[in-house]
Amino acid sequence: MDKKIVFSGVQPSGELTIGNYIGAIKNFAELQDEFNCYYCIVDLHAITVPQVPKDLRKRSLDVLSLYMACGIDPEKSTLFIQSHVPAHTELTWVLNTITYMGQLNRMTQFKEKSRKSDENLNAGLYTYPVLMASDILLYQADFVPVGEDQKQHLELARDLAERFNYRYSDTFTVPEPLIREFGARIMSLQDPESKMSKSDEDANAFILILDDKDTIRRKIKRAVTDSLGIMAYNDEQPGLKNLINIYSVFSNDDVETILKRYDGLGYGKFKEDLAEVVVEGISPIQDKYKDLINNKDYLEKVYKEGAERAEYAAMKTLRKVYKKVGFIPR
Ligand code: ATP
Ligand code: LTN
Repeated sequence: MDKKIVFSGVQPSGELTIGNYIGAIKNFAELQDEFNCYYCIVDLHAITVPQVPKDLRKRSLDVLSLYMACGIDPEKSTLFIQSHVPAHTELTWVLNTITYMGQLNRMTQFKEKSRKSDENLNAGLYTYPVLMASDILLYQADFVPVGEDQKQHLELARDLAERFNYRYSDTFTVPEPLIREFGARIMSLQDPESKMSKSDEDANAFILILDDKDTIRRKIKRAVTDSLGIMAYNDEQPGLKNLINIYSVFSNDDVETILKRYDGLGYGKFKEDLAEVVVEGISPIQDKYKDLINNKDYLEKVYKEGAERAEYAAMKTLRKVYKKVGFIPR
């Protein structure tokens, strides 16, 4: 009963990469025995960039299936779809009123996305981090497992919790990010200076969790390394460093062991083995995914029960918030 609370979410905005897996989802399953976990499919966030409705529906079920294929057990954790719990948008409104525009202007994700696409600069993209703060604060989450790129958004959530608590008296738990030292930032295979992203235009830049074996082999073979040709782990060889990180996560071998194993063998052999390590690590997930995605009745049962549990917890917080800001109870 007294377990601490964990909340995290993944957008159904594209097909998930091994970056999403390593930086986020893999850790979700590992937390579910020790904590009371809520794992959300954040479809409200996904529509901040244009989506094809039919694809969004499919991807939402994909993320749900992948959550479970990666070991999240709906008996232990609450799995649900964000738009099924209206409290998320309701709390967002209240938090919008205590968020300074200056803070949102400083969000690097917003700055980057607005730099890339000048036509679709919608207000949702701007207030995206406030919705994310609502997700987290509604459940009184103590910990939020995310990749490195979400750190700044987490800071905002902490800041809003503290500001609200200060203005209206203690209401929210101030959440802490859980960012793994290792694997929190998997880089693009084509440009190791930038993050592996599912929305990259170049499909060779990422490996999808659902890529078939030959595609994985081909993408790893083409991954950018360097001309030094020395097996080493440092920032001067960022491509290689990234590949070693991926190898280490899937094999559970530490960096030292990997460097020793491939000393003098060349990148070719290392990449060949890396591909097999990834394929081996990912195949069981793909098999489970294929079983789950065809079982629509089961998926429906999971997200409906999840929404009920989530709503119960969320409404408890929302009622408190509404009361504190001065709304008359119905
Ligand atoms: P996009 O790549 O389109 O910008 P995203 O993958 O960052 O989107 P989400 O699907 O919501 O967006 O991310 C889910 C989780 O995966 C987040 O916790 C995020 O930090 C993590 N994540 C995403 N990319 C990486 C990466 N390259 N390395 C490690 N973690 C990542
Ligand atoms: N913005 C996150 C997805 C997200 C999230 C959350 C993560 C939405 N709400 C709450 C943790 C907690 C991203 O990874 N792009």
